[in-house]
Amino acid sequence: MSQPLTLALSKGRIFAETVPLLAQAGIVVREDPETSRKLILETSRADLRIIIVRAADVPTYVQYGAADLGVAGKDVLLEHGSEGLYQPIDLGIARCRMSVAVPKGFEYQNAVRQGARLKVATKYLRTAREHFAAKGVHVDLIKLYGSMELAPLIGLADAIVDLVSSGNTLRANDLVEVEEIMQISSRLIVNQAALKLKQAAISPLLEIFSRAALRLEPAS
Ligand code: PRT
Ligand code: MG
Repeated sequence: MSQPLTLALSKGRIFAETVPLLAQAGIVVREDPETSRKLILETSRADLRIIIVRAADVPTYVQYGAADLGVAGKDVLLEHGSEGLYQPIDLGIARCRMSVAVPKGFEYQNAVRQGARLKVATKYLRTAREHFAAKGVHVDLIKLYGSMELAPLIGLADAIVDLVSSGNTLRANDLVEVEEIMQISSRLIVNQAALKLKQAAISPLLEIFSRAALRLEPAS
């Protein structure tokens, strides 16, 4: 048996969209994290196990080598930084976009032009800071951990920077998307040391993920 490998995934959309990629290579995950409370899941391959961690923690487990590989959103990777991580494959899964949104009727373009200070609530401080700095817009950033959509509704902020997929959450809260910052998808990440030390075991997995990602619908 080759060296055992650990793959870090978060439950929810990343787990749900990674499992079919593994299945294309005949790798079956024996348990469902939505119903099982287990955090270490065996697969049909004795040399591959999956650990279930919070989405924002995936890069941390991989950076320190507690997991050899992981799947994480570009949003998460930009906030975490890429130290110790190799990012070989864009899997094209869990797609969405990072956008600026404001309450209906708020004159965003005016506010931005007039050089006023904009109060922006977000979980993505680093990405938001870089975006507004590049535009030369002065912002006060307010860090939140979730439910960003609420902040402009009750006067905590003028605008939010958040992920949007269907747009339903914005619409339900009378917010409008005024600027797209970037397209987001999830990437395979690999611990840099593991890539060298366990190359024989990791290379075939990279091959499997590349092929499976290629088979997905091309980006629209
Ligand atoms: O939910 P939890 O607090 O446990 O952690 P998390 O939100 O970090 O994890 P999870 O599983 O929700 O998201 C994992 C990854 O999926 C993210 O890092 C993104 O790369 C990706 N992804 C894709 C999304 C979305 N689409 C998405 N729509 N992550 C979050 N959302 C949220 C968004 O923040 C907003 O609140 O869904 C809401 C908007 O959805 P629509 O469809 O109403 O526009
Ligand atoms: Mg979430």
